[in-house]
Amino acid sequence: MFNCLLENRCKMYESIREKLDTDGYVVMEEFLWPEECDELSDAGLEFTTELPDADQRTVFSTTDAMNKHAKDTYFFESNDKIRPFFEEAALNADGSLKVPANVSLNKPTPPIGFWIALEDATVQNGCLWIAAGSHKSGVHRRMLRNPDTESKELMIYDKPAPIYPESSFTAVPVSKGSCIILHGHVVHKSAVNKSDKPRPAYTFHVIEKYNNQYAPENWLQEGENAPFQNLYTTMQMM
Ligand SMILES: O=C(O)CCC(=O)C(=O)O
Repeated sequence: MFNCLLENRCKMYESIREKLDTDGYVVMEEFLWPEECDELSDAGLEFTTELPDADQRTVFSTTDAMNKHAKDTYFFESNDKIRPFFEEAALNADGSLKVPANVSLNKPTPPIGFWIALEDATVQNGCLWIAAGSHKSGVHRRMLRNPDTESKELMIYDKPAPIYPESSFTAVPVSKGSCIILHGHVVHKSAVNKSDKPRPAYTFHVIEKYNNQYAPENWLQEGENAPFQNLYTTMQMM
């Protein structure tokens, strides 16, 4: 009985691994119970009551040449903090939100991403769009710490923004509680939510510490007093 369970589990891991290798992402339905999604959503909603003032809001853009957020330390210090940022289209010119905070917060990517839908994510409310297989051509662009420590630009890109044809992306709508596992190199995006339904998601990213060198030029680094948290600890990680 135990052997059989173990065998089934191994088969499941293998098929997840194969799909991740082929497409760069895997959808795992019913990853969380609806109650767990609600608990996470509530925690997120509570957080939206404590946003930075309008004149201090940071926009996240992977293509904006002005690259505003690279100019401050906001993200530099974010490895052990929750640092909200805003999609470009989410703010008016004066920094006020176009839609209430509880439906406009979001988050960014490294080696394996876990993206969990806390409500149904549809094409209308801004599900993920993924360029399946794009991870096979490696990293297309990196955001790095600026080696020029005199510069006011704390972070820089190593290349101009690539242009991807819309046809490379496939919408990946998922139901509440599903988890999309993302290969860290797979190109993905989400569109502006033009519906009247929020699209909360809980996302985190995991790197392998064992036998793996985390690049010292990556924009996000462990803080002196804030090491990256271990997801699990085994002998191999000691
Ligand atoms: O939720 C989104 O719209 C994008 C999130 C994302 O890029 C990620 O978690 O890797």
